[in-house]
Amino acid sequence: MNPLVIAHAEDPDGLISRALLLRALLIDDKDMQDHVFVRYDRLVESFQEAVEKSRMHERLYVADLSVNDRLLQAEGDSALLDQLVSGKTLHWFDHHDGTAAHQKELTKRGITVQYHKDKCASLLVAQHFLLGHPYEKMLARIAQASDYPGPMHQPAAVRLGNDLEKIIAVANETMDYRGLLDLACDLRDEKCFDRQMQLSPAWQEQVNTFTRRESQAYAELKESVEMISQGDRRIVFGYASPLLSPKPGPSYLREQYRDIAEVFICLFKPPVRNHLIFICEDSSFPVVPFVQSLGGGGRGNGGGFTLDYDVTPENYLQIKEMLLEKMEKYYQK
Ligand SMILES: [Mn+2]
Repeated sequence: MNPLVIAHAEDPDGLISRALLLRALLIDDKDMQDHVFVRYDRLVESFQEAVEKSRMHERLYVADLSVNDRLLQAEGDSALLDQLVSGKTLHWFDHHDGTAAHQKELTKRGITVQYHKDKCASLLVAQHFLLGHPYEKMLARIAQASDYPGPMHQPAAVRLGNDLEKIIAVANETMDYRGLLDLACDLRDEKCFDRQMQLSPAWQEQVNTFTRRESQAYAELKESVEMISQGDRRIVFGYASPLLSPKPGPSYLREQYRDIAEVFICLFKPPVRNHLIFICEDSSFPVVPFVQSLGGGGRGNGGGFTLDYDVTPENYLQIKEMLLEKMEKYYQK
């Protein structure tokens, strides 16, 4: 019986930690029943799926996922994590603050936690399983370069991380988990890039698809922009393609319109359900408390919040008005 692998679906570290787990656990086939791909805007659904799939597994592995309160709070009889771990062994590899904050609660539930604040999940998996093959070390370096950007990384690792990010964005645009499993298995089988660190033609084609669609996505975002005045504050709204999630969409709005507005609200088209608000550095708008009031979080000049439904052309106006009304209340405070 293969173990169940539950890992982050949205970035290179998530995919590479999955590929390394497959190698370490000697999973050499490709079966969707052994995998859960987790998006942060569907965290609870993803763990419900994990509970369902775990009935067929005894060993569970989680990688590159931050623990949050919703996973620990009881819904119905018991918390999702308790349902997941019951009667199983569960290893959790992660480097997010939320996991550190809840490490004791995880351990109390019988979960083995491998956490390090400066090491990506892929590196933690490689170290735990003593993966020493040069290829495995290279995979971990790509993930580390992607999660902890800086001048110290090998340029080829940085470049491949950027390419993987684009491939992953194209797959997530349609929640194509089969495509992500293909990618993880090709990474496992050393079929994604060659010894010169060049992507295989098939995966390069996915990068090209991203590049073609990206400029289209920016054009559409620009087209959608609306400016709204509230008191003496100006707010820009934009409606972005999932391809520009999470940060490229709101970053673009702030860069383009910073001279004429101070708050930038980027709502995303389906399937993305996490939406972002950025402010100019000199704005007094309390963006972090505001997104917290919507159940989200952030730091510095930006934050996000998740809706449990899609933002569509039909409800866009209504959501925009709901946000404006809530913002107005904030001004009065
Ligand atoms: Mn990570």
